[in-house]
Amino acid sequence: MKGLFDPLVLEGVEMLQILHPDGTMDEGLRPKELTDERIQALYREMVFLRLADQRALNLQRQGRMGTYAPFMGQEAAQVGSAAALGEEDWMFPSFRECAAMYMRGAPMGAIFAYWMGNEAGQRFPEGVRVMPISIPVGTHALHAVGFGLAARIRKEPVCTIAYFGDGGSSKGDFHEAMNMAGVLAAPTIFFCQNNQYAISVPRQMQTASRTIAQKALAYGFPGIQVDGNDLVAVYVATRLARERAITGQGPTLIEAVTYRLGPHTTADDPTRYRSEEEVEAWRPLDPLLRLRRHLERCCLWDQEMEDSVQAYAEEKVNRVVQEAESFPEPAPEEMFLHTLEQMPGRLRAQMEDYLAFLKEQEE
Ligand SMILES: Cc1ncc(C[n+]2csc(CCOP(=O)(O)OP(=O)(O)O)c2C)c(N)n1
Repeated sequence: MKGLFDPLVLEGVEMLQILHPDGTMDEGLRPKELTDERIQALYREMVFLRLADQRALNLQRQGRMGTYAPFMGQEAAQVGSAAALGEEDWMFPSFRECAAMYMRGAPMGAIFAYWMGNEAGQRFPEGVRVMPISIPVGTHALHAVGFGLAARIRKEPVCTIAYFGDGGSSKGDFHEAMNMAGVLAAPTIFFCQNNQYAISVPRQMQTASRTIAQKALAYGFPGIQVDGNDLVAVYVATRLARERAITGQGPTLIEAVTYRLGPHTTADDPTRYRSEEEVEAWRPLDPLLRLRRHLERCCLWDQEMEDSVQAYAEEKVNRVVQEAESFPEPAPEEMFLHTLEQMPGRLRAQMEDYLAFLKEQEE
């Protein structure tokens, strides 16, 4: 497969791209299940997700949401990878993966409630195979490997996928997870969204490696560098990695090259570390624009369709905000309840002490 990292042709490695910035597609590389209808449906979700992301920013500015990490510009990387997973698979997200989580069935109202400070927003309905968001950078890569190995012992054909950024690839946890996954052939996908920055640290200051994908080589498994703003290429790469995982061929590292168009979080001012020209240079590569160009070329898009997609997105975002703002408040003991399967005596004593204190305050 074109794009798989080949250690023998260091200089010749190509980034996998199927849907080009002008909207043309290498039809020969398009998987047959990605029909026109499916692509239209994914476009619709991407429009909704972009609007939801913008609404989250606005809510934070209005004091109705806490610190939030926007994903604008990374929709294709998240939607394309999530769409390629199977029902059985488990997702281990970091803090910028609202789009991927939503695509896996996590309710957006709950995700918003979490960012509004309600931890209960991370307890997804039964059957939603999404782990809680990992705020610590990179630690969940280890969880994804461990979970995958446990599933294999139970003979469940499960693939796990850990999402992290270019910054996360410098963490010890990442390297430990990659090493162990390689040795034990864990059914895990390491999905790196290289969005060019870790807060203010640019990609070239993060690692001297030419690509992040090539790091897989040291651990004995393939790395794929893919155009992260190309929905189809991301889908294909993830599909391939998943196939490897569930057929016992082991892990894969995917580096999705993309760009964070917004701030790191609502607490960040990116003008302090990157120029407007740089951002402007990435705008024509916007994944939504690319997909729309493609649909337009194939006569699958017109203004009427766009209007109906926009109406769908607006109505849905309004509902999400309503759901999030009417999310039930968690009981105080909730903060003690979901850390360990069996609560140790010491933690129980703390919980009881705290509840007694609250009761005392009420009296
Ligand atoms: C262990 C740990 N160290 C530091 C932080 C603070 N922090 C939050 S996000 C971030 C940068 C992460 O960059 P990257 O992995 O590239 O992901 P991105 O934010 O670009 O999605 C840092 C250092 C943290 N959350 N966890």
